[in-house]
Amino acid sequence: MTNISAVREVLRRQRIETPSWAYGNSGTRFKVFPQPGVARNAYEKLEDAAQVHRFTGIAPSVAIHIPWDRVDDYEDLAKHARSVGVEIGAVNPNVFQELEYKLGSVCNPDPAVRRRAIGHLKECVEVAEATGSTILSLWFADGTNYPGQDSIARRQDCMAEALAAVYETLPGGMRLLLEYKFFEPAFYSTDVPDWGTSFAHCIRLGERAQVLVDTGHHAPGTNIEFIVAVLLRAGKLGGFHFNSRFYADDDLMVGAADPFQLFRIMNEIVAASALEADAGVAFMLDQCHNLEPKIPAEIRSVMNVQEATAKALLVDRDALRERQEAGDVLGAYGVLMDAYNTDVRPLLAEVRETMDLDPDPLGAYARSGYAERIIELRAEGTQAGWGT
Ligand code: PSV
Ligand code: MN
Repeated sequence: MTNISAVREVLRRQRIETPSWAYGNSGTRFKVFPQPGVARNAYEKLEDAAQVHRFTGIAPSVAIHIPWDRVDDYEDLAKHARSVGVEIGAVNPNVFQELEYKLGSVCNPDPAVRRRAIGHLKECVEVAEATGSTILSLWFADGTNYPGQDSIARRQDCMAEALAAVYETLPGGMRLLLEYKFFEPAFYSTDVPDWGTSFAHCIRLGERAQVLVDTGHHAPGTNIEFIVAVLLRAGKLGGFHFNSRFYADDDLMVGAADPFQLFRIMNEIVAASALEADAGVAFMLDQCHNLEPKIPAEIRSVMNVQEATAKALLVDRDALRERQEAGDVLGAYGVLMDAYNTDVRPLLAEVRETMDLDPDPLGAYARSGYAERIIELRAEGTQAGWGT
């Protein structure tokens, strides 16, 4: 039997990090569609993120991306975050938007470009220190488009060297997460394409290097919860970038394309007792809202993760184990599906009420007038977005 009051407690303590880039303008490679009221700088992005926390109560940190969120004084940025009720989360370097990086960053054939990329990664360690962040989150666009274009093995050597150089500079208590993605922007070979490659690099680096699983970075049909379970067993699951994909790396709202997959992932997390902060798994969103308004889209996404988590917490673990041990295929599947098919919205509304929150976060946000206020306040100036 599931203990409902324990489930409520765990749900109150859940933490989901939102990404600063979700609050800037974004689009496809064909067009960026600006939205009225969008944040103009890192400070305003934090204010928008604070609204997501204000109405959900479980999104108190914000990942930043450098240089998109470059400021003169990072301690001041962290102070601003605290003043609006959030804190700075993972720091994400960007080694994919400079001309020099056309043939890669840390794996570039030119040693001067590799040095520059490593320099930026180290700069981001300093940004993390200044903002009080404990996570350096790395993703590399490095790869090749044609067989023979470059040596796969040499590029792996360069990747290992760069990661070691950065790992060495991490202050105590800071972790390095290495994200993989199977293709894009490179089409033939990607230097960190899968969890195996990330895992191999992380094992060599040491305890504070872990794999980051972005749910959108897999080929269709990949059993992501299997990867999650394997990484958890090895103590190498550092965190998630949650989002949804239909075709490629779509960066749509998590739980939109496949809520059942999200449940299956959260089920592995709950089964391994890895939901709570001391398990060291960072639950982050990595999404872009090209069509839908950004702040409510983040609220909705946080709610989607919360719903999947609540369902995973409702799985009757004793009954499941019993059915599994009995070899009862249909019975075990039935236990899982009973939890998945539970409508957890009333439970979450109750949880919110005990947290002094409105049971309806989206409605409360709409009624707050924040959207109208920022449209008025931010009429002038240049909006933040990719590359700005
Ligand atoms: C790459 O597609 C990625 O998922 C990485 O996490 C980046 O940091 C993020 O998107 C934003 O570009
Ligand atoms: Mn990502």
